[in-house]
Amino acid sequence: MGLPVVLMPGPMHPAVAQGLEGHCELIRLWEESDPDAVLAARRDEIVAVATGGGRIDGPFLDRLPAVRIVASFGVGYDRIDANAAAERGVVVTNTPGVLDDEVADTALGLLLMAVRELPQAERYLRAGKWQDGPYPLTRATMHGRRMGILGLGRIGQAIADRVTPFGISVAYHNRRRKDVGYRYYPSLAEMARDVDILMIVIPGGDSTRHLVDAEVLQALGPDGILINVSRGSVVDEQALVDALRTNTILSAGLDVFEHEPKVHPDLLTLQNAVLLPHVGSATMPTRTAMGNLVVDNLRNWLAHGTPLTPVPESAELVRRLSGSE
Ligand code: NAP
Ligand code: 8YV
Repeated sequence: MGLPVVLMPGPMHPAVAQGLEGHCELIRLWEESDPDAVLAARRDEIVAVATGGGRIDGPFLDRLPAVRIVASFGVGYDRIDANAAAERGVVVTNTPGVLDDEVADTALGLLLMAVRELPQAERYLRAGKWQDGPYPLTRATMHGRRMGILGLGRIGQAIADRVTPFGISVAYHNRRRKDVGYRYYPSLAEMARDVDILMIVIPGGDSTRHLVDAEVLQALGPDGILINVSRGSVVDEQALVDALRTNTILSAGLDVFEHEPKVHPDLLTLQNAVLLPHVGSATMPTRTAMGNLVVDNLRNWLAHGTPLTPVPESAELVRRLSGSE
């Protein structure tokens, strides 16, 4: 019997192909001159998909009836319809945990940049303006501020751990209260009203689309700072542009955008926005760890029929699979 066949629809971190070598035949679909013909010819052989972010939905899986696992690179899997996968007996895995510290560090960096206007101050120096006088004092300071975390999960907790030593108090809004010492707000708008930093770390996708809208930004208020390291879809980007332009909020630090890699043109000109090109986890060690976890999920599944880190939507399916062993 030949090696199991794994499909890679688009390019991924090199650790994935390296780690799978010798354990499967890997189809690099983007290198094929006729990808549709390859999918049709190999449809009954492809048992697994390794993906780095492209859309995977029911119709895609229907073309590959032998697939039983989709291993995704990244903890957010909003581009994958995990319920449609479960309905078809397909387990989805992601890469939780290994990137928490890296993304939390990025969030803290964005917060410092936004509060203390560090990129603006650097631009001031590079433009030679220091000769004319010092950079203006910033209105905000890190110390004594109140942060509301929208999504106190793995990364949210790592951010809370980092900001507490700054003297920043933490509150949070999740769908469910957690057994933690921070104040819980069942209402996002109420939390926004009570804090001056709104830190967004919830998953993207339809269920969280535009959760942060004009009303929430209005509640955050003129001293409010919005930091988004989750997904651009969570924030109504036009409402954010309007809120920044009218000083309805003080400033924003964004690592993610609604239509990335396209960025709303007005954000590019607004001086009270700090913008990063989705680099939350983008270091060599962390991306390698994420690639290795994709590999470990696939290898464990190929060898034992069990994935290591299935997403919650796959939990019931995984239970059924392990019960029938
Ligand atoms: P996690 O541990 O699953 O935490 C997510 C938290 O969000 C949970 O506490 C959850 O609590 C809450 N939540 C989910 N849906 C919600 C809703 N509709 N309303 C309010 N709260 C909700 O996930 P994580 O590992 O921390 O990752 C979070 C997200 O960060 C990822 O999904 C990804 O999109 C993003 N991310 C971005 C980067 C980057 O490079 N910028 C890197 C990594 C991850 P409840 O279930 O109780 O609601
Ligand atoms: C990566 C991320 O940028 O894990 C996530 O959810 O957004 C980031 O770590 C992304 O997965 C790269 O494809």
